[in-house]
Amino acid sequence: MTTSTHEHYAIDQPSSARRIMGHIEALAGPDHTSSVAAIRRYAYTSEYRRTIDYFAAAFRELGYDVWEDPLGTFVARNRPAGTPAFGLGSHCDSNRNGGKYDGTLGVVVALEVCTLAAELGLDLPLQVVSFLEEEGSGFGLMLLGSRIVAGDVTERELREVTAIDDGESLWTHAERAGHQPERWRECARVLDDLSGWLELHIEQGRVLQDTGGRIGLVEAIAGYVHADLTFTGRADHAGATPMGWRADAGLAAAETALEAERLAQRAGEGTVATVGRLELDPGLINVVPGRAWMTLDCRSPHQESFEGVARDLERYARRRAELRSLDLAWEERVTVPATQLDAQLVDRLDHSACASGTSPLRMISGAAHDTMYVAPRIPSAMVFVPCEDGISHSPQESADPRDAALGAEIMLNAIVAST
Ligand code: HGY
Ligand code: MN
Ligand code: MN
Repeated sequence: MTTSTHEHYAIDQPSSARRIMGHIEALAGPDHTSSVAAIRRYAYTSEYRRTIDYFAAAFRELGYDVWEDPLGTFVARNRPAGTPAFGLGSHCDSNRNGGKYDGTLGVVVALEVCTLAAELGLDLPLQVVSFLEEEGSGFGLMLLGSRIVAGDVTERELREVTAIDDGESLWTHAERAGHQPERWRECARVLDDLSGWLELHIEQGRVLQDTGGRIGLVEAIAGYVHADLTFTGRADHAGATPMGWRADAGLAAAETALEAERLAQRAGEGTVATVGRLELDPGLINVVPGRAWMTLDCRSPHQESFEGVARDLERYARRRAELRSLDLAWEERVTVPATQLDAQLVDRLDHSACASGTSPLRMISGAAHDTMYVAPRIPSAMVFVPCEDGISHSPQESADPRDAALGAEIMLNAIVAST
């Protein structure tokens, strides 16, 4: 990556903030979500299609070529394929209980940076990417689009993973939406010829808010393991079955959830564990649960910490299942390693932030991001902006477009210095 000295480009931040908020509000409208209670949009749905088409129209207006990879990841580029460009973007699908900003703000700010470059007459080689299915809201697999681009999937997985809504395969949904899943190996080309990568995202925590910071620079992203645990015992009459005779799947699940909390607390160093879903069958007030399904999300910036918690928890869960005469199926969905970001690019962002008159906070990201799959191939970094009270994965999510405009100025200058 070459360095170049240049004066600092100070943009009209209020004007950029207005443009950014205009896009955010437009993309929060009824055409862009399947739920009125939250922002809900994901791959191969009409609201997702309209969102991609919104960005495609905006980038075409800037004179960019736009296309989608064979599974649906969106790409906009102002240089011919095969020539270098600096990459920026995020994702515009949402959590099933999503807010206006998670992901979408990163793609909107990428559009703003491209718009600013054009307005300033900077002939920057740029490529914007909006990754498919970052949230896993359609098919239950987080970072799916960037995993496919990174080649970290198998065809079998793409043919077998099924949609949460209707149980149809991703492969079928992709074909129906006009994509070409059989060409999934070509998705790796999305990262070809990128000289660097930047993603702006809301922090989804409250460190920036609590420290009065406007800009965070991410140095590392926590790795995680996602797994499904299914305890199988025996459904019995809740009144007639003595306590000592039960094979109660629900109690083993409850014990395991509490053990996950204890193990994460013991591991410390930013290690977290979450049981986000726990379902009991038959789920009736007067029946001992014969089956319990729970999900595990365990993360840490330290690989050995989250992997250790998962390993210890599996051992614990198997012991509890044995003592309660239950079967346990422990199925791992995916493990994504903790990811270090590019120190030189972070320094460049730091320099740009100071020139923009703000002192950035260097941080670790507890949330996962598509950048985790870009970073092993391309020098990558992330810019965080605060979100109110750290609320995210919620319709209450809120962020200040002025912080995003500041982030756009910082990213623009860091890209100029990297090109
Ligand atoms: O859950 C995550 O880390 C991301 O927001 N999908
Ligand atoms: Mn996100
Ligand atoms: Mn998210």
